[in-house]
Amino acid sequence: MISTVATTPFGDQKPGTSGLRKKVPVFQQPNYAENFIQSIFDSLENFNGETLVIGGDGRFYNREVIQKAIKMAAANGFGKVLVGKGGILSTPAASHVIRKYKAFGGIILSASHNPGGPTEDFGIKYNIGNGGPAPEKITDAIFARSKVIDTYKIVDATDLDLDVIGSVTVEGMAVEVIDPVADYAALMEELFDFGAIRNLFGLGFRMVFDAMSAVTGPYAKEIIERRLGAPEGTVRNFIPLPDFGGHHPDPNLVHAKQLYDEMMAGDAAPDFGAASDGDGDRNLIIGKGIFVTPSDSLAILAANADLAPGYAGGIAGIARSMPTSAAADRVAEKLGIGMYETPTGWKFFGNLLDAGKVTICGEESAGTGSNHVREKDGLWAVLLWLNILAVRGENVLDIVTQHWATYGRNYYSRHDYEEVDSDAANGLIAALRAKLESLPGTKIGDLTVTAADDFAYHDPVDQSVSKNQGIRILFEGGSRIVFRLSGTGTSGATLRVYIERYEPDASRHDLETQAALSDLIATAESIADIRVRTGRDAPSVIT
Ligand code: G16
Repeated sequence: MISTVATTPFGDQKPGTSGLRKKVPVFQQPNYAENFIQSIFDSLENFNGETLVIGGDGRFYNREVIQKAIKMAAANGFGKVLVGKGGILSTPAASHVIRKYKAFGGIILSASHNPGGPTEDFGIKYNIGNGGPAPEKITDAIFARSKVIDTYKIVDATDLDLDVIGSVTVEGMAVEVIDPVADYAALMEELFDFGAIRNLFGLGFRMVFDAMSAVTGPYAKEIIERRLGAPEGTVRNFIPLPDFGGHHPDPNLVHAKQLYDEMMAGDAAPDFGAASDGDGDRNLIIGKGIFVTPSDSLAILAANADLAPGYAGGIAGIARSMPTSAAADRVAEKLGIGMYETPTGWKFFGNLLDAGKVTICGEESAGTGSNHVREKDGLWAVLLWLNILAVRGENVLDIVTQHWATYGRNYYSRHDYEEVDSDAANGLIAALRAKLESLPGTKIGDLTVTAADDFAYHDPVDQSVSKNQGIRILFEGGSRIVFRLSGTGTSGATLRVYIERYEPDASRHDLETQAALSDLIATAESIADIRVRTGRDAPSVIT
C-alpha cells in the first residue's frame, strides 16, 4: 500500500560539490532522508515505469536509506530498481550499471572520502541517465523543492533482503539485487590488456593496493588478485566496514601514510602502491620512492593512454578542473587535441564527455577517469597505470622523470585549512575578490601578477555559465595560486589553497615540493592574510 506522509521542509538540503553530505545524526532525523529523496523524484519528469539504480559505499546508515529509497521509488512509480548486493555499488560501478542497463538514473549513497560511523558523515546524490552526477540545473531544482516539500510517498512493506542475488517485487515494482562487481570487472577487462598485466605479475612485480576498508575491496580482490593473478595479500583492508575501521577512507599522504612510508622504504619497497577512497572514485598512485601527484598522474595517463586497448585509437581531448595543475595542458598541446578547464566537480565533465570532446578527465583531488563511465574511477586509474607499466617495461620513477623532461614539471601542492569558521572563510574570499582588479601588474617578492579573476565557466555544450568558482592569481612564468572553499565538508568551512609553479629546466626537477613552492606559499599568505583571518598558523592537511 502506498502512503502519502505529511512532512515539513528542512532548510539545509542544498547539494554541494557532490550531492548532499551531512553527519549521520542529521540524516537520522525523522523524514530527513525521505524529504531529500522525494525532492529528487519531484525534480525529475517522465520516469514512470523506468529503472532506477541504487547503491552505496557500505558506510553506516547505508542499508537503512537503501530500504527507504527502494520503497519510495516503488511509491513514486519507477518500474524497476537495480540494487547492489548488500547495498554495495562503488560510485563508478553505479555509473556503469546506469549506462549499461539504460536506467533512468541512480541514487548513490556515499560521503566519499569522509569518515563513516554513527556520528560521522553520510551522503545522497542523484546521477542522471548518462551515469554522471546531476548537473546544477537539477541540483538547484532539488534544493528548491526541498524548501517547500510537504509530503512524500512510500510503500508500506517489510524490508527487503539485500544479501541474496535475485528478483523480488515491491508494490508491483521489480527489485533486482545484482552482483556489484561483475559488470564493472567485465568493463575493465575490455579496456585494458589483462594479459600483459598478468605477465607483469608473473615476472614478480610487487604491488600493494589499500582498499581502506571501503568499497573497492571486493572489486580489487576480484580484478587484481583473481583476474590479474597478483598474489593474495596484494589487496589490503578489503572488507568494506561501516566505519572504515575508524579511519578516513581518503587516499592521500595523510590518511594513507602507512602505504606511503612502505613505498619510500628504499629497495625493499614494492614496485607499485595504490589506494582508493570510500566510494571508489578517487585514487592514490605511488611508485617505489615516488608519489605521483594527481595532476601529474592525469598528464601521464593522458600521454600514454594509447598503450591500453580501450584507447588505442588515441584520445579526443582532455579536461581538468580549474585548480588542477596545467601539466595535462602541455600533453594536450603536444597531441594537438582539445583541452578544457572546468570548475571543481565531476558533474562539469559530463557534457564534454557526452559530446565526445574529451576522453580523459582529471582533478587535483585524486580523481581521474574517462568516457567509459561518467564518474571518476579509482580502480580504472590504477589499472591504466598497470597497463602502461606492463607495456613500457619501465618503473614509475623513470616514467615520471621522463615525462617531466619532455614537458617540464609543474610543482604542485594543496594546503587545506579544515573546519574554519564559515564567516571568517567567506570574509577571506570576499576580501580577495575585492582586490582582484588591483592585482595585475603588482610585484610580490620576485613574482609579478599577470592576471587575477574569479573563475567562471561557460559550458561549450549547453552554454550554461557557472560563476564564482575560485579565485585565480596568475604569475609570470606559469606559476599560480588558487583560493576556493570546499563544497564537500560537513562542518564549518574548508579553505583550499592550490599552489603551482612551472619549471621547464630538467636540472631543477628534483627539488622537494614545498621548498620549490616556498615563495608562492609566502605570497599566498601575504595576499590573503590566512593566519589573521582563520586564526590558523598552518594548514591542517598538505597534499
Ligand atoms: C568530490 C567531487 C570532485 C571534487 C571533490 C573535492 O569528490 O566529485 O569533483 O574535486 O569533491 O571538492 P571540494 O574541493 O569542493 O571539496 P568526492 O570524491 O568527494 O566525491
